[in-house]
Amino acid sequence: MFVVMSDSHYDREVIKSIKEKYQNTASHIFHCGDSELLSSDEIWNGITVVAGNCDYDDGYPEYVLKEVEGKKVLITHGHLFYVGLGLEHYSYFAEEKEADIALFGHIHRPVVQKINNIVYVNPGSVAQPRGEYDIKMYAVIEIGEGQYNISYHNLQHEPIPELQFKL
Ligand SMILES: [Mn+2]
Repeated sequence: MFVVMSDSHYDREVIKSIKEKYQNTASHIFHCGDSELLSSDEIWNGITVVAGNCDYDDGYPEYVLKEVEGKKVLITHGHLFYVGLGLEHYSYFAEEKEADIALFGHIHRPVVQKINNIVYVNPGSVAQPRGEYDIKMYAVIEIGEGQYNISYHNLQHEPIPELQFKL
């Protein structure tokens, strides 16, 4: 099980809360960018984080490819791949990198989509939700036998019933 959050936009406490909740149980914690914190902040110890379009600290990478629980997990913010227009550009990159799971943020909306056997996940935003679900949220991903369970949680760490996916 690993945890994905994004777009915290200056809210350091929410990152701390999620980190404290999962640091002893999750195999990894990811943040898809737009934290607007310094890349040297100690909060990032044990978290993989990338650069968002609102991050002006140049210490963040544009993307990271990391093996977690035997799966190749790609993470990027998404603005470089125009994810606001869809996943076409990001999917080319994720396929080239041979990712199993491709994480992204930027649009502040939950997305779970499988394209050419790669699962794309946007965890929504822990600070500024947009669109259909006005809920600050993050995603918990479990890797099962030939199946991924993607469970969105609110900031009380409760599952959001309408945002539970198996694929
Ligand atoms: Mn953002």
